[in-house]
This record gives sequence, structure tokens and C-alpha cells, in this order.
Amino acid sequence: MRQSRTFIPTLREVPADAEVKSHKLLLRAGFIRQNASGIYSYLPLARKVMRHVEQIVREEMDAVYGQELLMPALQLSDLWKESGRWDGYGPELMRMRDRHDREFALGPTHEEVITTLIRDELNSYKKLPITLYQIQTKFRDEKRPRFGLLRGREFIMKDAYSFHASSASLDETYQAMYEAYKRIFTRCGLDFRPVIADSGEMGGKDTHEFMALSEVGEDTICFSSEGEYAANIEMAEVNTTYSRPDDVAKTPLQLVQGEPGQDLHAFATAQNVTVEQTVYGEAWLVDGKPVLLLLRGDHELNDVKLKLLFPDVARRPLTDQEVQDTFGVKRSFVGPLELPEEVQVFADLAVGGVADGVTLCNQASQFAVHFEPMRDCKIEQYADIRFVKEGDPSPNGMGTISFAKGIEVGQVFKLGTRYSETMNAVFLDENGRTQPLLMGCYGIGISRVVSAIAEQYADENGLVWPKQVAPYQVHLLCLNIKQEAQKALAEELHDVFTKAGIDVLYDDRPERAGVKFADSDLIGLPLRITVGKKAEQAIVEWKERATGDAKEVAVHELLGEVQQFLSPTGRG
Ligand code: 9G3
Repeated sequence: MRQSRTFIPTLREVPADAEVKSHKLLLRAGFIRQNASGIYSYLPLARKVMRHVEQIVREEMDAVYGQELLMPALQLSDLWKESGRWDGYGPELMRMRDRHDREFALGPTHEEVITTLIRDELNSYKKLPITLYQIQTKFRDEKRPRFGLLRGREFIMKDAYSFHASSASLDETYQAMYEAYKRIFTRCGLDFRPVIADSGEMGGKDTHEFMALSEVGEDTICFSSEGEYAANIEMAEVNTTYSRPDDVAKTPLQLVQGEPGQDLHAFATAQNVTVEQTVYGEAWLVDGKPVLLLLRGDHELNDVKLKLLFPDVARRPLTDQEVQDTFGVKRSFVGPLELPEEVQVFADLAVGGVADGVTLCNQASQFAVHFEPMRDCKIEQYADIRFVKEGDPSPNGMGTISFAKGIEVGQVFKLGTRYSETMNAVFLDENGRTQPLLMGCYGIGISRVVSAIAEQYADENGLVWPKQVAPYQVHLLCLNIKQEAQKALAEELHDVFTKAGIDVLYDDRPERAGVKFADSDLIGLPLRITVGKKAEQAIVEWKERATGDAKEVAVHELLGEVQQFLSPTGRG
């Protein structure tokens, strides 16, 4: 392809609101342009990368018996009312009305649509299992779109859905998808980890997320220092037992007046008490009743774990006003002592190890010292309700936990009958009995993968593309297009590469060498071949983008070396 004919609007400077390097570079290198917050055009270079990612996804989906279809983005609100999700989602679900004033959702995902399709078209176990997938634009009105394609309001997703007569069959497809995802992300060149994840309010149980490691990732992953354990921090259990140290004397509880405006942490510091001896409370509404959740001062409440402590009931934090009404003080003075008796108290396991502690008593600027949780308050139950911390013993019993940040690029879910029951998608089993279909769903953020690759590979000079997904495989530069020998050789190489089926971008622009080198580093194609002063000696310069390795190559050896470099086992 002649670069003089392409649309690659590179920029010298980057808009200030681009914070992460993939966002800055995709803008500067002319891959994307923003149309509105979280809404982008994929310019030709980005579209080519996405097409390569999509091709890898299609090959691996087809290899596990996935069949590609394409569902509408416009989804009748009736479907979402049937599944019970129309009211559950707030402004994130983009809604519109058609000319007949009928309400639609702009599809953020397609469980309702695919379940309706299968409900209407399939009803015998003989037709099961079946896996359907699409690659399609999704709409989610994110509150804070950010980081370019990493968190957009309109993005490209591969979403697959499987249907089964038995949980054994669902398990089999889930496992096959899990392995297919490992192949996909490996082929895309991503450094990724599958992690145990939370199935969210979506119902269903098993869930794994595939995380591309990156410090700009929004998710925190917990790894054990030994063995394979990896989990989204929401799911990482605490593997520590706590007991009150018996060498600490029990002293009578004492209420103490603090300085005005002093919070628990400041008071404890003033009393020379460590944060591990402080206990604070989080006020929640669980099944309509106020509940106080006690945690040690150095721990944070993990609300995903509350699903295990309070299963199948509505639960949410109390609002500031509700805190004031229930406890008579503002949040920072809410504690386990002098409680209204309708408030039940639950505690994180670590509170059981507190001795001679400091806590709060629902009086402004009042604190309690020599607090003994077991003695001084009625705790309904101790449970693991905190986030794990780095250094905690690993849940797999091997080594300790360390954290890393990840970008969620894929997720696989077992949905069970969450949608088939509410939408009455049933099948006749081999005994002629009507049963709800079992479902799985499997997503990959195609546009997000492009950004994640850019994040992992980019360097200070620009983007760097692994050869499997690069928009072109070779960047052919002619340094002086007016110099006859250089032009002739460059044209010949463009022709030879093209005939050999190599995707080549030929920079034939009448630009200075410096501009061509800078743009080439910015765009980040895997291999650069430069035709310059030694053209007349039939020698070109070879430079590999990822490693910077450079050498001179005689033209008659060039095609062979390029093909070797680009081959699956090649260095590229
Ligand atoms: C919504 C909105 C946002 C959403 C959802 C629904 C996430 C929603 C979860 C999934 C689960 C899987 C199939 C492919 C893989 C992921 N954000 N999810 O259901 F209405 Cl506004 O999408 N779906």
C-alpha cells in the first residue's frame, strides 16, 4: 500500500485529556479519533488491527463449534422486562423510542435477544448443545468513559452464548471456551492471566475473567507467590485465623472525649494505639434492616463477599441521612457501642483478634478505649468480609498474596437458568419432560484488546505491534523519492513484497527522512526496510521495531529473510 494514498493523520502533540500511553499514541499515530466522550472512529490502521484480532477470535470460536450470527443492536424493551432487567439498570442502559414511540434498548449485551431466538426456534435436547457468537457494537453509557478504547460508551465485543441440556454439557463448553480464550490472547501477543471472578448480579456461578497485565488496569488481581492461584481481588478469600492474644490484660471499657473533629485514626495515633487495634463500622441496610459491619482499622469492606454472608437479599450501604437518622451521628463516629437495639452487628474475622482496642460509640468526638469485642458488644456472626491485602497468606495455602493491575479483556460465565427461567426458554429432555435450558456466555472486548496490546508493547517512540495483529507487516521507506536509484529499488521491493503476499506499507511520500523515521516508529510496524544511500549497491537497512535490532541486508537475500522473520516461528 502506498503511504501517499493512505489516511493516517499523525499528530505531533496529543490532546491533554489523554492520560495513558495507549490512548495518547493511538491518537498521535492516526489510529483513532474521538467523536464524543467514549465514542471513537477506528481509522484504517486501527480497523486493520481489529480485523486481525477478530480473525483470531473467529478461528478459535469456530474451532470450539461456535457459529457466527449477528443480532440487532436495537432491542425491544419488552425482552428486558421479561428478563426483569429493564428496571434494574440505570442510566448505563441506553434507551430510545422509535417513531411509534415504542421503547428500545441500545444493546449493552445480548442475553435477552439470544434467549428469545433460541426459545422460539429450538426445543429438543437432540439439538443441544449449541454455541452462537457475534462480533458487534455494544452500547453502555459509562459514567466516566476514560483511557480511549479501554472504557468506551460504544465498543466492539465478541459475545458468545451456549445452550445445554445438562450441567455436564455446560461445564464442557465452559472449559473449551476457557482454553480457547487462552489461545486467543496468546495469539494476540497479550501477557494475560485467567482469574477467578465474581459473577455479579447476573446470577450463574462459575466465572473467570481474563486480565491483560497493565498498571493502568482498573482491576486488581491477587496472585499467590507459589502455585497457580489468581483471583480478582473481590473474590480472594482471607486465609488467616484470628484469636485474641491471651497475654493482654482485660481492662474495663472507658469512654474518652477526643479533640473536636478528631477521627478514630487520629485519636488512636494520639493514644499510641496501632491501627490494627482500632475497630470501625460500616452501616448497611440488609433485607430492609440496619446492620453494622465491624472491621479492623487497617481493613476495607469487600461488598462482593456480603453476597455470601447475606445471600439472596437486598443489601446496600446506608445513605448519610439514614446513618444520621439511625445512629444519631455522622458516619465517621458510627461504632459498635451504645447502639440502638434494632441494629444487628456482624464482624470481619480479624476483629476476633483485637485486644484492648479503640473504637467508636455513636457520640461525636467520643471514643472507647480498652475495647474487647467479645465482651463489650453482641456480635451476631464473624465472617470473611474484607478485601485481602498484599502479604496475606494465599487462599491456596501456598505462599502469600501479591497484587497486580489488570485490564479485563475477556470473561466467561456459567449463567445456569438465570435467563431461560425468566424468559421461559425450555426444551424437551429425553424423557419428554420440559426443562429450562442451561446457558453459558463468553465475552471478549475486541476494541479493548487493541488498546491493551498497545499498552503492553508501546515504548517511548510510539506503538509497537506484534506481527500477528500489526496493521501492516513491513514498513518500506524510500528516503529520497527524487533519487532515481532509491525510487526504482523501493518500487521494485514494494512490488516483490506485495506479490509475495506480504502486507507492506510503502512510504513513498516526498517527506524528509527524519519525518519518515519518526512516523514509522510512531505507527509501530514490526519490521522496517529502508531504501537509502546504498540503494545503488543493492543494500537496504533492516530494523526490527520491538527489539531495535538493525543490520544491512543485500537485496537478493531480503525476501527470504523477511519471510523467515514473519513466519510463525520467526523472531517478529
Ligand atoms: C446492561 C448494562 C451493562 C452491562 C450489562 C447489562 C455488563 C451486563 C454483564 C455482561 C455479561 C456477559 C455476554 C458477553 C460476556 C459478558 N454490563 N453486563 O449484563 F444493561 Cl447497561 O454483559 N454478556
